[in-house]
Amino acid sequence: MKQLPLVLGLIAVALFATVLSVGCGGGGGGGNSFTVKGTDYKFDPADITVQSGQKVTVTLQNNGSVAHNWTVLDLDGKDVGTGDVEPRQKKSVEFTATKAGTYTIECTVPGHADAGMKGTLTVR
Ligand SMILES: [Cu+2]
Repeated sequence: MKQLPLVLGLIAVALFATVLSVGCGGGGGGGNSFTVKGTDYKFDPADITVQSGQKVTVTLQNNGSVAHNWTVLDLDGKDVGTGDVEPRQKKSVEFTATKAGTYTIECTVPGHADAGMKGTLTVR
């Protein structure tokens, strides 16, 4: 449970950095939080499973040496991601998936997905 304070801190960063934040009161709870470590060129974990209709927070901790992002492609019609995160930085994205299915996660920096920076978001 070490990651809870981390995630709460990151929500402040996310509010500043992303248009996808949905105005959470900062009290925590009410959703699922995941921390994904990004390295050159891998996500850990690569695969994440969430419930449809439930608010999810994903934080990308960039442990690599170049900028990375964590992006779900075509989730309910749009790409949803953290935006680029510089090395040793982290950024969060909040989203609520509405349709069950399997979605592709990628780092959209050119070449990174091909190098292995991809995964799967399963929505149940
Ligand atoms: Cu990358």
